[in-house]
Amino acid sequence: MNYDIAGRYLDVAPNVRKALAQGEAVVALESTIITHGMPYPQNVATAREVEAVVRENGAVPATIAIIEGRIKIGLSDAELDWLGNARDVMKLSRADLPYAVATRRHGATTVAATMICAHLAGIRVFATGGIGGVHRGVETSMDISADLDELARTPVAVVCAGAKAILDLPRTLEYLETRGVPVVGYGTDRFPAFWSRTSELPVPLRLDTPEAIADLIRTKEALGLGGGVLVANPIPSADEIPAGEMSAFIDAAIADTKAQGVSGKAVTPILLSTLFERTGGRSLATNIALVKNNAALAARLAGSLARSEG
Ligand code: PSU
Ligand code: MN
Repeated sequence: MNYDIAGRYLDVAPNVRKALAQGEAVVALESTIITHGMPYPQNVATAREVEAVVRENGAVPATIAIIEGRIKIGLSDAELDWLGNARDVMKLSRADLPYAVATRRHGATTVAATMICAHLAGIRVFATGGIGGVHRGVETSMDISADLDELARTPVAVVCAGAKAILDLPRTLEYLETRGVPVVGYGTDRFPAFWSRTSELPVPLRLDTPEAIADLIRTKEALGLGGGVLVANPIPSADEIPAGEMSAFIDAAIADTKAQGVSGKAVTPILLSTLFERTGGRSLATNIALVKNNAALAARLAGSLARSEG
């Protein structure tokens, strides 16, 4: 942890601080999924369940958000509840994180901003649902999520269920390769597509145990390569919705978003809420299941990293 920065800007929850000081396993969790990714009250219930899954798998959860300009590493129950229903919460990526801190705003952290804050606190593993990526129509919009560049520069391992097919998945993988980000399929040869266990795309790399992933992370650090690792963890078969079933909903949601003239950081949240409505909420249970599945793997990975350095 950088104690200078930490002292000025970070409020690290006591249990997280203790775990970090003792070299124990800690898993960061993002908050944009709570404020802009899921409806209330399922968002708060899910956030709590995900924290419980991290604990059951031997690690300490640290949900990250900005409250009145303070970078919170670990939220209390009351803070989590407030955040899930609050208005005027900004969606923060790398570009707007310092603005929210400087002007004492409230903000939810995306994958990019959560990686930055986790790294400031000394947390090396982070679990989420899906990452942002290259949007379809990038040829005209130039819409590429800052999550991808963050993976290239900040040394945090991100466990996700691949990326949603609302994105251009082949270009997302191409971009990650260009920026030098290892993309590891956990026990799979195919890049998972969020609700679905597989896509048409081969996953660039494959590892089958948390220990092997921990070894890759340590090796990348030892070689001085910088940046993170993306772990793509397929949703359990029992919970998946096959890609074919989702594609019509996705095409319609993208058309809706276009017709509304939405652009910039509003695009992903509007696409997600449109999909929720169009599937009659069916996509949500799937979403919750995969986040928990990622939290369990992230906790085991953090445990493996902590043990190997204890
Ligand atoms: N993808 C999802 N669910 C989400 C997000 C992405 O399947 O909740 C959120 C994450 O916080 C991610 C952010 O970091 O959206 C990406 O937004 P943008 O595309 O504006 O970078
Ligand atoms: Mn964008």
